[in-house]
Amino acid sequence: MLTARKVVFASFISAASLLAACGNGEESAPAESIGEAVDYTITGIEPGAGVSSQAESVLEEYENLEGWEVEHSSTAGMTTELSLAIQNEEPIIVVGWVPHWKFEQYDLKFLEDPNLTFGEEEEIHTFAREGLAEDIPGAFAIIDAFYWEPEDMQEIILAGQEMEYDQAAAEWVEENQDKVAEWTADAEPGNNESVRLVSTPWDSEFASSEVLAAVLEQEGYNVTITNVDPAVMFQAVADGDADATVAPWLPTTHAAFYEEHGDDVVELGPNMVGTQNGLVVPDYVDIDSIEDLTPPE
Ligand code: PBE
Repeated sequence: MLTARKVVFASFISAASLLAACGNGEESAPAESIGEAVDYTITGIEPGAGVSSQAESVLEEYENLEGWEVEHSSTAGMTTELSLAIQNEEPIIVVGWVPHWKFEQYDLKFLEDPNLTFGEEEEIHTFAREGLAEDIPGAFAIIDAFYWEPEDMQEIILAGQEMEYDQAAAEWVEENQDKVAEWTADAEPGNNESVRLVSTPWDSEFASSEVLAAVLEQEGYNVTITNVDPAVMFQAVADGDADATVAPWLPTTHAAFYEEHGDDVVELGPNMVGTQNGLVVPDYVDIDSIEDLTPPE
């Protein structure tokens, strides 16, 4: 998969340098024609994602986006559209976030969001079900202590493009036993108790849940991971159908679900800071801000 993407990227570079070599100074499209070229459509992802509701709010909160729409599809659909657009050096505006491999693969930028509809910096938080601390204190202590950096996650996301995420996570855990030791220091070892993690189906969360699962298993727990929509994830922890999650993005992305279920879960704080959502374009798209987009005539 990665190889195919690299080929696409390489042909994009050669097309761009060919233009430069011709020296015809190919004018970049003015902001008005970008809207027309993308049919006043933002390429979105799964409708259940928090970032999808944020993109809908963007349409409401920016007057210049009157007449625009978000086309929800899937993350794989979005990245396919993105790679095709880049291959043809055409404008495209996608719903995006970091950490994600697309920023490693392509030259992309976030459009400025002066209304902060996508929030500023987001964090990823840990929640446990009521009673987990008493029922499985050792596992609770590890889950509570789990904290890492976007660069760690990105490393696993990139490895996850070449192998299964459980393998990528197992390798990371083996190579980062110093970090892992900080999470396990105060935890009594398990005796094969089962720990049910619930998560969401995006690369960033495949990475975090598989790492936490690998650490818990190393310490003697028996872990399952269930991937569901963010709404179901919050519900599962609130109802005690899952033991914990390390996948909620806050304060903005999953704010609606947090408002609904925040009182019924045990909050263990951020496990990562410095993530971000927004509208993303290839570098060659000649605008900097959501406000630069124009409505249909
Ligand atoms: N995401 C990735 C998810 C959370 C993780 C930003 C696409 C969302 O919007 O719900």
